[in-house]
Amino acid sequence: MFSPRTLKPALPLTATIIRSAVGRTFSTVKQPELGYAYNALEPHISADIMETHYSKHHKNYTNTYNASIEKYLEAVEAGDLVKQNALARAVKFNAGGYVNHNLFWKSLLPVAEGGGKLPAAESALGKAIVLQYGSFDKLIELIDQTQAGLQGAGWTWLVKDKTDGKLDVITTANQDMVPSKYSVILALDNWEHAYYLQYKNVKAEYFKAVWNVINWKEAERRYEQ
Ligand code: MN3
Repeated sequence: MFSPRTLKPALPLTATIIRSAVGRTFSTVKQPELGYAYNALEPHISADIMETHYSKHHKNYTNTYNASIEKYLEAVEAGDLVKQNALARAVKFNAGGYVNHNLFWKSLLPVAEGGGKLPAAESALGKAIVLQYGSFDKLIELIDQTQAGLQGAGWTWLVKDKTDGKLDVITTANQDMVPSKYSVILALDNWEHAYYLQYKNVKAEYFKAVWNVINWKEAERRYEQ
């Protein structure tokens, strides 16, 4: 456990430790429930993928974030800037992995529970999509092109600009979070671990299949917030 009293500060000559509240308390995060069974998204996303993705990858981001934030705060207390620099990267990466997957799990829904069912054309989100993109199909085509064009690991997002309320399709690299000027409507994991066990290198097939289990109800709820 984090205990400032037991630390031996490695104090750089040019730094002064300020005994502020910083680092004295911190909170850890818990992995939320998935909300459906591992096999509930089959045949579109296999149980094997869901189990590995949730119980290994996401769990690892969660645990590593918790360990890293504790070590980071120890490095802050100790005035160790080299450790802070290294740990800040681990905190950023794993915080992103934790938060992005929470948004992703809620962006999916079993077909039996309404997964894949598009928003009504007269809903606020439905109207915004048709106004900006012409049709649902055009938006889906744009998102699929965006996912296919993303190089390396990352995410594709349907977002709402908080200032003007407009929709946008953006990507982030690695586990980078969506910039705070946007709110997330849909999160789409484009990492290989999201599809490789089932779709191998044919990621376009995965992008097509995932629309069958997209949680548009959640997207509508987020859009109206
Ligand atoms: Mn993932």
